[in-house]
Amino acid sequence: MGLSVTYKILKDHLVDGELIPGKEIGIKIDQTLTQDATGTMAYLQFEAMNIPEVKTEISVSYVDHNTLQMGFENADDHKYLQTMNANYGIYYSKAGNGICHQVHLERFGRPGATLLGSDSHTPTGGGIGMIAIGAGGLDVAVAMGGGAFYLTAPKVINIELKGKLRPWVSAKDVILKVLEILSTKGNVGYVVEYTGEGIKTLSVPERATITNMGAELGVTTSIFPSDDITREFLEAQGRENLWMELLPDDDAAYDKKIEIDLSTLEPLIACPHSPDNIKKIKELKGMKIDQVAIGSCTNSSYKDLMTVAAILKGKKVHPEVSLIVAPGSKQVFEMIAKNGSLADIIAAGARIMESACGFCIGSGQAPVTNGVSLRTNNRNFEGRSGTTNASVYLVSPEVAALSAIEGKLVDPLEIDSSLYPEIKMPDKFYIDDSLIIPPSKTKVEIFRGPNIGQPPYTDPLADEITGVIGLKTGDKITTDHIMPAGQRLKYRSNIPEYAKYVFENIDPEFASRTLSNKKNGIYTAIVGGESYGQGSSREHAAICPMYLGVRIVMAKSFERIHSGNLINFGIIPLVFKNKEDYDKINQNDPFVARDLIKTIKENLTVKIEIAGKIYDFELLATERQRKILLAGGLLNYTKNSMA
Ligand code: MIC
Ligand code: SF4
Repeated sequence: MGLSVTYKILKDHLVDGELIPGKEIGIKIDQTLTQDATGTMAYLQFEAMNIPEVKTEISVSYVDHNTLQMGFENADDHKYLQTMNANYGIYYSKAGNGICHQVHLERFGRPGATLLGSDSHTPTGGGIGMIAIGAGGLDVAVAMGGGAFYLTAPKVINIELKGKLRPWVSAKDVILKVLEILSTKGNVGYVVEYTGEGIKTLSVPERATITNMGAELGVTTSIFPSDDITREFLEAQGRENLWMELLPDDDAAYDKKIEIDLSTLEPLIACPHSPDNIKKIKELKGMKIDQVAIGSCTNSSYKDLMTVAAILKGKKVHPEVSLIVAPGSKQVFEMIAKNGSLADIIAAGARIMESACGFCIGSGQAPVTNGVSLRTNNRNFEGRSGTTNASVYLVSPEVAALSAIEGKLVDPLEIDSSLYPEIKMPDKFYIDDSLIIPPSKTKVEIFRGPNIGQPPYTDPLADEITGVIGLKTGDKITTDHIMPAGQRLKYRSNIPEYAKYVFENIDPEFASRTLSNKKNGIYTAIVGGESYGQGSSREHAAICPMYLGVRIVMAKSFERIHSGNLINFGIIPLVFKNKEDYDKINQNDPFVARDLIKTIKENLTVKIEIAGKIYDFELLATERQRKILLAGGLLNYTKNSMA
């Protein structure tokens, strides 16, 4: 059997283990990216490893999440990043340069490479034919130091695209269709690889929209082959020297196959509060809307914004709608400014935001009470927008722009197809990397403001843990539930402060109760349902609970990045052997976990006494991860193995 694109790249980068689906492998990481909300902690951890300089081909540190700077905290973090990066061989992309994934695609991504990013939407890079994976900041720090990244060798789902999208149907609708088919649950351990005649009709940024939101499937990553379209994109970015062709073998082995005929797709919408709650636009058309937000790493490319500008040209935003537009990068921003399209967007009445995550992470632009917000980003989890009772719907830029004018959800298929603005990809993008600061040749003093803490240390695993079930949740708990972003983002480098908001929107007393229990020697376990920890890669969803005294999470199933983060910070992720046991356990039940060291060393069934009864759990960890748990986390483990 021949190889898929996925397995070709993995084979080239394999440094540990056997490339057999389901087995743990270590791969060499060529490139890393971080963003400011996860990066500060990642770089503090990197410093703690005492490695003089990054060992990757390139490592880039982006500032795009916390750009509002309400107070000194974020500005301090950014100055820490810039000075720290200068000393350690890291490129620093200043605030204003754009969203990490968009900029990385434009300026650094290359076919055939591996990219590890401390952000769950790192798979955006799959649009240019690279294996791009999201992980916790500590994993990225280890990769920067030259350490391998460990993952389960994936199974590969092949999605064969046929035909061509009709006017008014776009790349966003392709990934919404895939989410309808595969849902956000049950895809852990897979990579999605796109092939077929249909991919030739999709530009690199359109492919990147699809791989970006592939994160919502819970897969390891998504990838497109590298072909002539990829070469043209790299040429237009002045980086054609980095192109290589990378196609699957004709007889490539895939574990699952799905066919999608692009010509039959119609405009889709993800309804509250999950990206896989998909309906056809026509089912909801006419729904009154209060806000439209266009931007984010999913849909803010040159083509997206040129399409939006063409739709808005000569029109006005509906009086009852607030339209927000945030270009994905300085490159996009500058190009639409220079060619006049930005003026069309402004004239229509849009509010122009900086090139950053902004509304997507709840950093401003919270919708009105009970409001309806149409957004082009990738996540519509409850409360993420900053307004808990708002209804956020995810759509394409086309649907967003048309609806902003009408004040209600518009089905574009009712509009004459000859009116669809066909935007051509530019032959040359406007290139100005002046906001990307290369590492310094001489040492600079690293700035540490009062908000910058120390990376938290954990103790080696205790043999016996006693405590209480501090919280019992339902299914699909996201890392936004565990560790809210939005207004709380500014505490990302201050763990004691940020930890006060753990589970804030589910149980506001959780943090204070858990911490005071810990002070009395009572540790906490959390009981969760299916897909516990989906969404963001933020390791704070592990660090802060750990700081409060959470030592165990028992769930029906976990998402990949979060369970890895739990282990990296010494929290034991346990899966119910019998799912019915979930119903028998209650919040506030006391528990005792005994014999943990032997159980974890020998990978035995974990037995925990809860309210006087013994329950069986499976530890979700590879051999290496069990060693990490015993050491009390990845930082201890890495230091021990370097010593
Ligand atoms: C997100 O989209 O949720 C974020 C904010 O980009 C996160 C990272 C973070 O929480 O800092 C992600 O996707 O990993
Ligand atoms: Fe930023 Fe939103 Fe993309 Fe996360 S999903 S990186 S918050 S734009």
